[in-house]
Amino acid sequence: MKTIDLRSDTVTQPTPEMREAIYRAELGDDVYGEDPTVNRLEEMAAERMGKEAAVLVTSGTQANLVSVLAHTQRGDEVLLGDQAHILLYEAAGSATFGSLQMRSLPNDRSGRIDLALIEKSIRPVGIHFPRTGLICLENTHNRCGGAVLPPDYLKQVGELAHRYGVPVHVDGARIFNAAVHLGIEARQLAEPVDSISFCLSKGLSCPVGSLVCGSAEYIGRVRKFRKMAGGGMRQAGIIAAAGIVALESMIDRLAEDHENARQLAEGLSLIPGISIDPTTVQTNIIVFDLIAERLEPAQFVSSLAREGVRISPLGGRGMRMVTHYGIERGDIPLALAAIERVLS
Ligand code: TLP
Repeated sequence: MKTIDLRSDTVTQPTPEMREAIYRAELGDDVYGEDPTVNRLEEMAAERMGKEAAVLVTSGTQANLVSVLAHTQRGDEVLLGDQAHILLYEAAGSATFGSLQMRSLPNDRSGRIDLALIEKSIRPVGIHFPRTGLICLENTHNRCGGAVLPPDYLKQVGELAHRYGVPVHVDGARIFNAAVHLGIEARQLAEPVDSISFCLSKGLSCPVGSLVCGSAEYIGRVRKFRKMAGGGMRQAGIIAAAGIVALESMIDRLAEDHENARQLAEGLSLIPGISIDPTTVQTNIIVFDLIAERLEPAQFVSSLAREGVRISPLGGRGMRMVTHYGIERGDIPLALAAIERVLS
């Protein structure tokens, strides 16, 4: 029986073209700045995001950590959404290594934070207060079901933050999903903000790697924090080679994942015991509630796994499915049929 693994787009395997590129990659010592394949990927990433420079890091978590550290000083406060990956799933790295106060503001269902609330939360200068050192956004928004932040909202946040001299970082782990959904270039989503990180190892199907993009001066500081965090890699062209293939050939196909997610969401909305509004699914992440009371969430997940369909519990009765390279159109009816069997 084939397993339909919808737990995350992180489970993707490299494409045959990536394996070939990895095999043939020209390598050097990247800590000396001498790996030509890394240098090429970093240039491509900066160009894609319309920023001066980029740096390859090991993971999305490390990308966010070094991005946050390079913007802030010890004792600063960072404003971010209460559903942010940085807040919920990064082991309190920024707070721990940066001595930062992470202050969460409510995310609405579309992944936004209310502008007036952001403005009210920026600290005045005063002996009692931490300095507001950074605002973080997430695009697409993982916990908010892959919701896309459009350029006008990003501009509004950017302009507001910059009026107060506060920089903005976007956790753009899935920024290309947002760009493909909107039918625009990723740089239009990066333009209003100071830094953006994105992952190679999710929908783009690479085995490892993320990039942080920003001004040359900022990326210089990020490099130093990457070194501190143990992320200075040597012949990292092995990783970068797959990233180059991804940027050249894996972005447009994300539309297939979005279409599969939409079909999955529509199918789910017809199954009794499940609550989902399929019109909210914009990209490759589907978040729904198990409302059938007869089944505990953990039971639902394990029964489905026995049927060959793997999904992620989100806590409470929330569930997540993610479509990706390796999930075919024909897998969607099979996954829906398995869910119906488990719930019947
Ligand atoms: N998210 C993973 C899990 O950690 C939940 C997933 O399966 O979706 N930012 C965002 C928005 C992410 O979704 C993730 C990974 C990261 C950062 C961290 O990336 P990695 O796993 O490469 O450290």
